[in-house]
Amino acid sequence: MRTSRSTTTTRTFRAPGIPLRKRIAALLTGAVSVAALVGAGATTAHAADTPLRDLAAAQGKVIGTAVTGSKLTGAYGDIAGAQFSSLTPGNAMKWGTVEPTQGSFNWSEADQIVAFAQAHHQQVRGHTLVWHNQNPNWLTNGSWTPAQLSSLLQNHITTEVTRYKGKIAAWDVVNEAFNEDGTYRPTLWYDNLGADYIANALTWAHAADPAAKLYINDYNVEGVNAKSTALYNLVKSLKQRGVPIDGVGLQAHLILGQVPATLQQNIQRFADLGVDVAITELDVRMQLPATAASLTQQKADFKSVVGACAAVTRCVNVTVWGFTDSDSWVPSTFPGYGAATPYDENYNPKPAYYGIAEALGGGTSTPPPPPGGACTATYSVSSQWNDGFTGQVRIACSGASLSSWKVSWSYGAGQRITQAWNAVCTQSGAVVTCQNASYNGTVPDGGAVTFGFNASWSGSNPVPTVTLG
Ligand code: G2I
Repeated sequence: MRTSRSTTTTRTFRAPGIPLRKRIAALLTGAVSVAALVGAGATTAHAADTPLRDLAAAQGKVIGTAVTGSKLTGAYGDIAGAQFSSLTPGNAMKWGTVEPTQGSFNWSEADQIVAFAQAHHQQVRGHTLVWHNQNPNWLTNGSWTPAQLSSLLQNHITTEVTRYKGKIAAWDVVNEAFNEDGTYRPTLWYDNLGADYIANALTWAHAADPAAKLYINDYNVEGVNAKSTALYNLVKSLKQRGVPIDGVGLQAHLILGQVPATLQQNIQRFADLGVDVAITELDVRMQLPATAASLTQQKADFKSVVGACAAVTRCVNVTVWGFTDSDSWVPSTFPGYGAATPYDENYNPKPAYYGIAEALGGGTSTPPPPPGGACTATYSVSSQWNDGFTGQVRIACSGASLSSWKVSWSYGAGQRITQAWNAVCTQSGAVVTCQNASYNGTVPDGGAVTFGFNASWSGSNPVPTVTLG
C-alpha cells in the first residue's frame, strides 16, 4: 500500500509530552487528529519541544494540571509526568471522596496521585478542604448543631492535612465562598458558622501543616469585578488579622474569546496584598465542533492567561483543569461545548498547547513533519446536528506516496455511518473501514485525498483514532 517511506530518523522529533518512540509508532499507524491537521504548517523553532514544565521553571513558575488517578498510565501518565510540574487531584481529595461514610476513609486515589507526583518530582496542590459541593451525604443530610459542624470541619481538615503533611505545596483550603455580587454564598458552612468558618479553616490547616501554602480559591474572580473585590477585601482583612492566608486561586474556567481585560491588573492587586496568586483551574470552552478559527482563538486565550501570570512575580502557578479533552468536566456540564483543554482526546497537542509554551518563552512551533516522510489520515467533523453529523478523512502524504489506501477506525459511542462519498465504506459493529474509490487511490508525495461521510450519533460523539493501512 505505501510505496515509499524512509524509516531512518535523521533528527530529533518529539511531539510534546509523548516520547519519541511512541510518537513515531503513532505516525506509522497514521493516527492523527483534528488538531494535528489544524496545527499543520511550516515548522519554525523547536522550542516547544521543551516540556512546559522546563519552560515554566525558566520563568520561575510552576505549570500544573488536574488529574484523575486511575488514568495515570500510558500516554496520559507520560504527558502528565513529562509536561507538568504540579498536579491537582480533580476529585480525589474532596470530602465526599475521602470520607464517603463517616469515620471510614478512602485515600486510595489521593495517595496514588501524591505518589505519582513524588516519583515525577512534581508539586501537589491539595483540592479542596471546605466546599459546598461534593461533600458526603452523611454530612449534608445530617442535622448538626453549629458546635458539632465546627468540630466535624476541624477534624476533617486536621485529618486530611496531617495525612499529607510535607507532601502538599499548597491547599485550596476554602473553595467558592462568594456569590457573583460579592456577598457570601449561603452554604452549610456560612449558614451555620458565619463568615468565620473561613478564618478557622485556615488556622486549622496551618496548625496541621505549617509549611503548606494556604489558598482561597474561586471562579469568576479573574477580572476586577464585584466578586473579586469581595475576595480582595476578605484577603486583606485576613492578613490584617494575622490569619494564615498565603494565596488566592483564580480558577479561570473561561469561555472562548472572553479572557477578562483586567486579568493581569487583578492578579497584581492581590499580589500587592502580600499573597501569592495561582491560576488554578484554567480551561477555555468553545462550541463544538471545534474549527480552525476557534482553536486559533483558544491558543490566544491560553497565551494571554499564562502571559498575565508570567508578568506578575507573585503569580506562581498556572494549572489547567485537565490537560486533555478526554478528561474535562466541560462537555457534561455545558452540552454542546467542549474542546476546552490544551490536548485533544487523542493526546495530540492543540494550538492552545503552543499558546502556553509561547507565553512561557518557548518559540512558536507546530509539530514538525515526521522524519523521512509519511502518509497520515486525519478525521474531522465539519457539522453536527441533534442526531447526525458530517465528517471527513483527509489522507495526506509528505515524503511518501500511496497507490491505494484503506483507513479504519472504531467508534466509541455507537456512531453509525449512513452514507459515504469518494470512498467505499463498510461498518461492522463499531469498526468502520473505508477504501479508495476507483478514481482516487493515488496520493502523490505532497498531495492529499479527502472523502466524506454522514453518520448518526447520540449521547456523545468522540473523535476516533484513525488507522491508515
Ligand atoms: O466544576 C469544575 C470545577 C469548579 N471548581 C472546583 C472544582 O473542584 C470543579 O471540579 C469539578 C470536577 O472536575 C468534576 O469531575 O467538580 C465537579 C463536581 O462539582 C466534578 O464532577 C463530578 C461529577 O459531578 C460526578 O457526577 C462524578 O462522579 O465528577 C465526579 C467524578 O468523576
